[in-house]
Amino acid sequence: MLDSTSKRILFHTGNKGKFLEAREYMISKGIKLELLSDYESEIHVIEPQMNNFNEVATSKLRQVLEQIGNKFDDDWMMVEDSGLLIDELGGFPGPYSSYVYSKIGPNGILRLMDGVETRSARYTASISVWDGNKIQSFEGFCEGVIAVEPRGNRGFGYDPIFIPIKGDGRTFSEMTKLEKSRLSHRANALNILSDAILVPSI
Ligand code: ITT
Repeated sequence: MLDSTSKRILFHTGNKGKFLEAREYMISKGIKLELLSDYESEIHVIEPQMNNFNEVATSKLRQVLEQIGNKFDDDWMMVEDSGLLIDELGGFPGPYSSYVYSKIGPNGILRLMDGVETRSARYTASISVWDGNKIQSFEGFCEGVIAVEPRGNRGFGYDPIFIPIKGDGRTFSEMTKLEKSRLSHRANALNILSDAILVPSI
C-alpha cells in the first residue's frame, strides 16, 4: 500500500501527453507522479509486438526495473500501454497505435474510415505498477466513435478524431483536461489503481 509518507510514483514514458494527464489526475488523489526520465535519462525500452496491452505494459515495466537496478529502491515505478481499437478495422491500430500514429496520424485513420458507417471504437489503457515487491496491472476503457473530420486542438494523439460515447458529442480534443479525465480510459485505470494502492485514511 502507498502511505502518506511515500506518495511518489515514477512514470516511465516518452509521451508527454500521457504523463501530464496522469499527473493531473493523480494529484486529485493525493499521489505525486513524476517522470522517471527527469532522474534517469538512460532507460531504453523496446516495445514488444504483442496483441495484449497488459503483457506489453508488464514487459515495459520489467525492462525498466532491470535497467534501474536498485537505484530507486524507495520509489514505486509505473508504465502505461494504451491504444485505440476501431471495430470496423478489426481492432486496428490497437497495440500498434503508437507506431501507426507516427506513420499516418489521425488523418491517415480518417482516410481508412472514409465512407465507413460503423464508426465505433474504444481506447484502452493498461497501467502496470511496481511497489518494490510485486507488479500489479490495472485496465481502463473508454467507448466512443471515430469523427468524420478532426476537431479541437487540445489533448494529444488520436484525440481530435475520438468522440467518447458518454460525452456530449465533442471530441476529446475539444474538451478540457478535466472534462477528458471524467471519461478517459487513463483516468479509469488510474482510479482503479489508486483505490487499490492507497492506504485508507481513517
Ligand atoms: P510510451 O510507450 O513511451 O509510454 P507511447 O506514445 O509509445 O509512449 P503507447 O505505446 O502506449 O505509448 O502508445 C499509445 C498510443 O495510443 C499513443 O501514441 C497515442 O497515439 C494513442 N493514445 C493512447 N491514449 C491516448 C489518449 O488519451 N489520447 C490520444 N491518443 C492516445
